[in-house]
Amino acid sequence: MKDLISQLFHQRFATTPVFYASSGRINLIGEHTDYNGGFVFPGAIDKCIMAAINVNGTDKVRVFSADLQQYTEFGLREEDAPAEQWARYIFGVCREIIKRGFTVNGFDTVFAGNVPLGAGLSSSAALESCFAYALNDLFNENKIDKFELAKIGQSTEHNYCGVNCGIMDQFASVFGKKNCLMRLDCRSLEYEYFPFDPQGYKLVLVNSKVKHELVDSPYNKRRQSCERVAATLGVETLRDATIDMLNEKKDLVSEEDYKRAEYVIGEKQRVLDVCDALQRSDYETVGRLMYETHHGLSQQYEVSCEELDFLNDIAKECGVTGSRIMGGGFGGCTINLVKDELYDHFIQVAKERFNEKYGHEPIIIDVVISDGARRCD
Ligand code: GAF
Repeated sequence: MKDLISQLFHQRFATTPVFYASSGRINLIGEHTDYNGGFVFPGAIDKCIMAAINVNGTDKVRVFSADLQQYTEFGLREEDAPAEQWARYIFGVCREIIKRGFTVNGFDTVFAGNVPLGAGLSSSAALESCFAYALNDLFNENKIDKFELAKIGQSTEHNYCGVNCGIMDQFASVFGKKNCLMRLDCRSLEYEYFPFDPQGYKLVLVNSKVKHELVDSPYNKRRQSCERVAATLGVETLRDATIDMLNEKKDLVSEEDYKRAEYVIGEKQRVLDVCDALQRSDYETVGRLMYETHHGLSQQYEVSCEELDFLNDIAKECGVTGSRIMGGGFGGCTINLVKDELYDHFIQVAKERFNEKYGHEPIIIDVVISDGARRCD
């Protein structure tokens, strides 16, 4: 990828760029808990967005997307927002840096990526984090701390892309560390690295290829449900709610909001239980909790879809240790914790059965837990 964008950069801009990259992410457990002040347990992966960038001495950003083969340019004032959705991620990052009193001047860039789009692997957070990291290095002597870089990406989603997301994806992309998952407390922002190398197991994603699109999706509505319930219970976020508190006010919340909150309260505890189980190398418990999360996301939070439920059922039938829908939902991947000896069988059955039913094979993505945002000299 570096060679490709290097070549394209020289052809288009004829100067010498610096290279930066940031990663997509997986999340072992802790879904839709981040904007509820709960815990998440993600890790960065070996699929990334990479950009070649050089300062151009103007007040314009000139950008070429190698994957889309599209070029655009924009200024750095609020009214200069580009029309192209993909460019708004970069524009948003520039604006959020400027709004915080830091510097962004004109630059040229070519970028590309291998994070599958719409699969729930946070290609957009990888793009935001790549540029936030790069612009901090190029224009601000790295004075912006890493959490602020993650928040710059999150505010970009809120203010320029229409997704009222939590902090998990940008956190994972910025803070990712090779072979480690990270437990983040989204209320205090304390985090801890957990080495993750499950002996005798593989982590594999099965991408249904059902389009995952969070913009204008029911994602924002899920968040609103949670906020309504928190307000009814008199707590800031559902992090501070218990199932007893929810049951006490059951009559005051709609049936739908009740289900959403019940899921979030359960998921909050499941993350902690998975972390404990991992420390004992108790993968059976990790897997059981992953299935519980899937059930909750499907039946209570209602962010699954027929294809992902089908993949989850196949995993169960094949004896896969843990399986669940991953990410925001409404399509994308399942994440599966599979014993080495079952791996080939599971993949074969998942491909065949899915193909029989939906007319195409799912995409198998093996995952390597990797570093997050970085300069690539
Ligand atoms: C999406 C969001 F961007 C995250 O903040 C998080 O809420 C996730 O869905 C669900 O856990 O990836």
